[in-house]
Amino acid sequence: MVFPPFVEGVFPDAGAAAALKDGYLIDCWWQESEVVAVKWLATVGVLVALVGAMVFRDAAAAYRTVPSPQKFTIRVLAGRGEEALPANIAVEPGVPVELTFVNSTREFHTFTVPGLRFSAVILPGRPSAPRVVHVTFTPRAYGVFRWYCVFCKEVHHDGPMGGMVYAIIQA
Ligand SMILES: [Cu+2]
Repeated sequence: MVFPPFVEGVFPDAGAAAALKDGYLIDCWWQESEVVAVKWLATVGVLVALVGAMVFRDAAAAYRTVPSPQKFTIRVLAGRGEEALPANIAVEPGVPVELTFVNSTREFHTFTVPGLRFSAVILPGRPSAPRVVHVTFTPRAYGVFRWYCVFCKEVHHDGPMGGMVYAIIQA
């Protein structure tokens, strides 16, 4: 029988202290081996919790509805009013968006989103040799934002090349 050290304040009254000495309350104290076992269990528990948190975090990342970065390919087609397909994209704010424009027209275009303070030039290509242009931006706000080509809108093209950026997806 290993007596634990008497802890000041645990048995403040003399009666309880006497009872402890007499052995009445011995069962209330844990053996040293039990204390070691409890500490070991607590350590294992903390480790399991930490590993669980890491696994859960990875699993949550794997099951995100939106890959990171968010990638879209938008084709700019000639002869149909400078149409961009797909015209609309849904994205998660705060996560980089990588757009790959495949421009089959012989015209300059832009991907301009005033609401997100972003604009990029799309260089001209040819129907037989489309130009591939990579555009990267990160939406910094939730909302629905119109994008358009400033050239199509203001200058020379036929169609209303543009669409919507739905910055609405929640991770
Ligand atoms: Cu254009």
